[in-house]
Amino acid sequence: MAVYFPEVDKVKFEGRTSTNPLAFRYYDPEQVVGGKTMEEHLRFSMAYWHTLVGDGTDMFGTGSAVRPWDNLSDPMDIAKAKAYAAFEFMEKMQIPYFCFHDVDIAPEGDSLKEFFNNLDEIVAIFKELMAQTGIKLLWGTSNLFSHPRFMHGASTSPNADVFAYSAARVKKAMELTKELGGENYVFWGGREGYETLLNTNMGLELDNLARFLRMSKEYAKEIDFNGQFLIEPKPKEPTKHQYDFDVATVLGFLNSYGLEKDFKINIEANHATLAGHTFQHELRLARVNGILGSVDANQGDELLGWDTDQFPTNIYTTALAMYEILLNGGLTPGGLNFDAKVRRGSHEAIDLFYAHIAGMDAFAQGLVIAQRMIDSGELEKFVDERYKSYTTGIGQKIVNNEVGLKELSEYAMENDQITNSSGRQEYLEAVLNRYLLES
Ligand code: XUL
Ligand code: CO
Repeated sequence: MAVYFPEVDKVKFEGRTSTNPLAFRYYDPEQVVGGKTMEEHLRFSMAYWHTLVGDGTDMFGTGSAVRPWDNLSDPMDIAKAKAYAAFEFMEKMQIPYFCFHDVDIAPEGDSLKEFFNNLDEIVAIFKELMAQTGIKLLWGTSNLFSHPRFMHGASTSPNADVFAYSAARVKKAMELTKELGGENYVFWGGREGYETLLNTNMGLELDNLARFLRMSKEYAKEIDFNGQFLIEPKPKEPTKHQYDFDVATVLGFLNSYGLEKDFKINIEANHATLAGHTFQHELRLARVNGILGSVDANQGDELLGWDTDQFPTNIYTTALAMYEILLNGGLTPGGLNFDAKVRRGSHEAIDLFYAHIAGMDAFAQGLVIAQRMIDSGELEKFVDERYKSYTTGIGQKIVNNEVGLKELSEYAMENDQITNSSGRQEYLEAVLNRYLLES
């Protein structure tokens, strides 16, 4: 069998003193943290579109990447080579899951029929490789944004033929996800938004988006696909405004269309940044509303206003993300999918290994730090203390819904000399640094 990455053997855990660039220094899949192994906590996934399809193309230049299948020209031969290379890569990297869009894995050909046949052929190869390696599918999805037919949207297109075409694609992608035992199915509304309100019927577009999601859920029930359904918020890019702007917007949308029980959220770090939020904010908001489903693990550049999809290496951020994830009781059946690409200048195949090692080690460190923070209870104790006025007296009556404005006004008339306690932000930031540096 062809070997696509001969320069790399299996990447193993060697510990923090190792200087081997092709070894993990922190990610030890078997290390137990808070009662579960790192592998069970982190549920790492490879994003097919970046790792196998991405070639470094940007709006100023063509692809720069050098890849082992560059000598091939037939699209199906390339698709097959990528399938084998993907599993070799994941096995060598000890990555237990992958995610894909339909167009990532097979050429579209000239018709839907041809595309679906191509997909079936590659999925048969995936099935075989999954059985051989034990690697599993975290989620599948359909790319309803790249082809020019989606120029005005997919389910929010003004063209009903595009709505129907998109439905056919989701139907097929969901069937394939089920066939491969996928644990989730993702909807990222690539072009579900608008460029200008001058030509947009916003009411109909939102209703159609909800119709599309409802039909998808109904079809899942019909074929007995029990994977978790996820919506991935993003505020802008490629459209000026995307309807799934952020967690709060998606929550409101799901609630107003009665879909709140059927969908959870897939939070991407760089999408949070674009929405003007921290990654932790989006995770927290989803967590406290019981809809944190899965994570697209990456990071943006603080100085750039677009989706750079960089590998996550900022331990400050991974620690706070893992803190939320642990308090959520984990992500299962979701996981941490590296929706991240190597930079255009990191054009060699070996850079894919370095990048995933960096991301996996950063999340492993984040996990250990977060578990120590939770074990000590230091932050939780501070927060509990800060809100203790709601556990007795008038505060308790407020949270028990026992008082209204009249009773509160009577109370305030007798208690209008207010004393507040410090929020101690700087002190707490130093506490966090202590956990970061001592783990
Ligand atoms: C785009 C993005 C997508 C989704 C899946 O910004 O994040 O790759 O994760 O369609
Ligand atoms: Co994503």
